[in-house]
Amino acid sequence: MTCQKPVYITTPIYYVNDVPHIGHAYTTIIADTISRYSRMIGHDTFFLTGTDEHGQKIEEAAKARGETPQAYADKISATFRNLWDEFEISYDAFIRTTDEAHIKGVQYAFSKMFDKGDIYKDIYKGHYCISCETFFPKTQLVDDEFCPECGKATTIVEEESYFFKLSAYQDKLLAWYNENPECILPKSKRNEVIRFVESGLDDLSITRTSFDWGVKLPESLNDPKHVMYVWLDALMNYLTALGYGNDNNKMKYWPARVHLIGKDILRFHAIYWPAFLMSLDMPLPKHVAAHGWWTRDGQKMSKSKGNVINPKEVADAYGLDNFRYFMLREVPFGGDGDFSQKALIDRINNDLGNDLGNLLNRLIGMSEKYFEGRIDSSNVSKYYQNELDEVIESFNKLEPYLFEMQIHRYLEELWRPLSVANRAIDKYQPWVLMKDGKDEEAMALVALIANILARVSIMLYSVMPSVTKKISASLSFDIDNSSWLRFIKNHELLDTFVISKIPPLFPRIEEPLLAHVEPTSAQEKPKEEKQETKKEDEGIALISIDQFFLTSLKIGTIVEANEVQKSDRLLILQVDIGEDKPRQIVAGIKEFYTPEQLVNTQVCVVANLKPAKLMGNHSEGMLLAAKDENGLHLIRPEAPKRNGTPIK
Ligand code: ME8
Repeated sequence: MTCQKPVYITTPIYYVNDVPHIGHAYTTIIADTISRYSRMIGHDTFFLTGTDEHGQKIEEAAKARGETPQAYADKISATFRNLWDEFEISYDAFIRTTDEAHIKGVQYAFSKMFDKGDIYKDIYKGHYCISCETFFPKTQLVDDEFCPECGKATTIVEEESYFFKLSAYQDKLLAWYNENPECILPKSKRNEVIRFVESGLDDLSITRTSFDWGVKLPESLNDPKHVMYVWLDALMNYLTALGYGNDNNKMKYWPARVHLIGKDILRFHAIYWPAFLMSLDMPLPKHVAAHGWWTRDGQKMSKSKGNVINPKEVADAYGLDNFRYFMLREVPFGGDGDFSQKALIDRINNDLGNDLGNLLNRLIGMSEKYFEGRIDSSNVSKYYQNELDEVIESFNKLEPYLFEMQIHRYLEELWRPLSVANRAIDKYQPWVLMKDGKDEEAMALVALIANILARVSIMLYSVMPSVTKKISASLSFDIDNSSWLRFIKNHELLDTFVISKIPPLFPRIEEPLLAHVEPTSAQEKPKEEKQETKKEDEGIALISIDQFFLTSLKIGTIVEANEVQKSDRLLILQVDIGEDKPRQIVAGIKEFYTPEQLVNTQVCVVANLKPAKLMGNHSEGMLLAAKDENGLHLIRPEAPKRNGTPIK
């Protein structure tokens, strides 16, 4: 064993207003990967995940289903936990914010911050987005009303509230960012946070009185009408899961090595959370690491858009380890990625099948044919020191990539030894060596390949835990701390060992396996296709299919139509395109249609246009129409279609 350093790794705790989708799975799989690796190298690792169950959003979701918030939270929390269990996520604790111990811990923290003088009572007046559970100053709203994060209408709240003196922590936060260049990963995100904090921090309203589903204030404050702001409650989970405010039995894990989050919740983790911790006199986390979005057709996934991908379906169809590899390899950490079966299949057939699986098959074939499966590494250095050196250079680069969350680069680098191995076979041709009677050299070559595969499987274990165990079983060694120490850290070679035959690990996939998951733009994209725009002779710009699919076109029904006062051209329409509420679209069609002619008719809507204001009216889309000398006509589906149906 190497040092038993305590390492604490967390995912966000997921809201129970939605069932898990691939976005949630992505964060959890990254955290699982880091945790598995950390354990393998001998660190005393604690991996926390869980569910966030309080707040107005959950209360409303439960009410809409006629359930109590607790019963509803129990049900959805279980779907998260069951999925992580099916995915063999190696979490050490699953916290729920409705746990008694968590509630006690949050109240304890509130009292501490209050006693320190960091909490005071006042009146909150402002805008609140229930969907994001976030207060926004007016300056940040879109068109004075809409949430800058999710675009939904905010509600105006005016109520008595306790405030946290966030403004008092502005300078200390800036000092933390400056003194710890890696506190926020990827580093580019740190600048965004710094700019935000430099622009000035308002004190934060941390209690609500207009609903009930939350943690009550400590009894000592004797103020029962308040419940805590859900983000204060939620962020505290990282401490309460370690026994904070209770038995403190796992506090040795604090501070966290990394809080893994999506970029949507960076502000809470990079500003509010360190400020709360400073107020509690607690050390700050080493990294807050924010990844990007998984999208469909360039759009954020959400239930209301009907574009959510179920991670279990994908894993069942393509294999859990393959799915894990794809997610971590496909997208640079911090960037967004569009999910497509085509991209997933390419990764499985090429990286996994061709580069890794075929190498193993070749090794099994050669070792069986020439040496009856018995391999001896003693002459590898004698003949192939250059290859060994090249491979060691790659392995030495790997670990920092992982801990700095550059997991795609980690995997990219890990594939270099595979190409060294594949190249060595082609270059030295063991069949020629055998024919020429150079058995010792051929044995050394086969042993080189086996050792490369063994090392790759150790370092790939945390990403593909089950496939790599199959590889190591075929090479008759175990993946654990001692093999990591011997073969990776100390660069030892495998002793004499037996290679046994196993079925191919990555059978080729010819067609998408999930018929009901619609093709996306990325799926239809031939990899080599250039993005550039060409001009045809007559001057029409040619675009690629990708460029075309950047436009989200949908069928909608006009449910309301009105004239815009003082405008000859404009009508204000409410168009149902299958979302929570109709979209308001201002269209220049008044000369051609009366409002009565439009209501209850279907139209084609450009659904991903940036919102605009036309004569002071908010507009979130555009209608397709054709205009010639006979006038303007709206483009409509030939037969009625469900609202929100994508137009392809
Ligand atoms: O924000 N792509 O919970 P949440 C990538 N309860 N990641 C995604 C994603 C997508 N399309 N959608 C969700 C909350 N995620 C709070 C957190 S923590 C103290 C409280 C992932 O259920 C991503 O990690 O909305 C994001 O940060 C998290 O799910 C949000 O989950």
